[in-house]
Amino acid sequence: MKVVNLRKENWQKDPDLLRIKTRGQGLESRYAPAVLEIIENVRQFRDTAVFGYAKKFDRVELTPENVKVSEREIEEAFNRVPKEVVKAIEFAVERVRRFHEHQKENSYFVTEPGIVLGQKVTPLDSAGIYVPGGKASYPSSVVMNAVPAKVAGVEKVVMITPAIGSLEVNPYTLVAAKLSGVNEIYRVGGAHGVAAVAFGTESIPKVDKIVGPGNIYVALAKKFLFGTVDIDMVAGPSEILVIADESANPDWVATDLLSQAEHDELAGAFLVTHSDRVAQEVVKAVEEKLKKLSRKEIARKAIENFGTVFLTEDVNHSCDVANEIAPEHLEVATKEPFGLLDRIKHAGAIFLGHYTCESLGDYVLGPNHVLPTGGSARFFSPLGVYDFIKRSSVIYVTPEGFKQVGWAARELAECEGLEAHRLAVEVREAFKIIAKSLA
Ligand code: HSO
Ligand code: ZN
Repeated sequence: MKVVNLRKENWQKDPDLLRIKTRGQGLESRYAPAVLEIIENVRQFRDTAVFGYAKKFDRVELTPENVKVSEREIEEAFNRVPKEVVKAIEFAVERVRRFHEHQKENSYFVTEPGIVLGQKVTPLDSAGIYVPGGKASYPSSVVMNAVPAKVAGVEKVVMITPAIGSLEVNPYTLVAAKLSGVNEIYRVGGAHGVAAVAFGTESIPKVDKIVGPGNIYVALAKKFLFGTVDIDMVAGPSEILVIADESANPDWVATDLLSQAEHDELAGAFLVTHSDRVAQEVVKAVEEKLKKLSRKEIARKAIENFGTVFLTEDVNHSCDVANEIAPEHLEVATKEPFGLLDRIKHAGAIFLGHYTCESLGDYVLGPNHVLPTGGSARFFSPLGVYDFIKRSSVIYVTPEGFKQVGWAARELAECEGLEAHRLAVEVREAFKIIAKSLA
């Protein structure tokens, strides 16, 4: 891991810090033309285009009859997944559901004489969940995406996930989908799968919103289709930042850093500490542990690409550095982590204390593991129930209320030169009464 000293003036301008802050930028232009072409073809040629791309990219023959995963396949998946894993998924679903219940939003109404104003909350009718294929097909991500949608009250939750090389879909993903309340599953993925659920095809339904992580093609397709459908944030590679003081256990910190690094060659693993000793020991432990990891190729590349230790003046300075990077996951491995909560502003999820490792949060604690990456924690929140609802204003006026507000609306309509607006006020009986009383 590269060690970078931020004990200096203008530390915010340090080139290593800036490189981390801008990582992930500039990838898009390279892939955009290919993705736009796929989207346009799916829009025009629907199933024909989708099945053509599935054959070309995923080497699989899809038809209108086989694209939807059958109930029988889902039942068979339950026979193939070990009982303990089914139990663990059930446990996770229940905890995630319970946590997300608190995010439900109520409609509200306020009244004044002759006027009722309110906001009505409605779940989306449908949502599409993208689940990557291959090795990154994580049942935990199915849970994290589907459960908030169901808690919000979305009736039709559609999962799409690519079948690659054969029609088979990962049985763990199917079990997680069933236990999380997913209603329909289609074995399509990639930019063409995203476009299919954005427009709808002859055999794949259109949805109102698409959520879930995917590769750069999927991420770009979501971005380009925003407006045709709603999307969640556009996810980039995962990242962890650990703030550590003298009380941190270097071995534990090193393992936690590697738990993100093993996700992806572009994953970020950052340590921010004012303790030179902790810094040295973590660097050593990361090297040692890397050698033994089953995913050492991926993790090593990630550590070589972005693995960095930042040396700071004190723990407050460490919080400021964390805010600059705005990491997806922030672990606060210090003696009094709660005391720092006020100073921490930008992070997708904040894990407090030595026992609160990110993996617990990735799987079972309850808060969502779909989090803003690449510094977007400055303005995005974790995926939640609020992502699957929308609000409508509700407005009611009686003649009595009309008398209170009509004059001002009339005045503003006149000033904006919108005659029909003014007349809409003036034609109403109640206005005539005010006008008379003013005369
Ligand atoms: N840490 C990942 C989520 C995940 N971890 C899924 C294990 N499985 C992104 O937040
Ligand atoms: Zn993870």
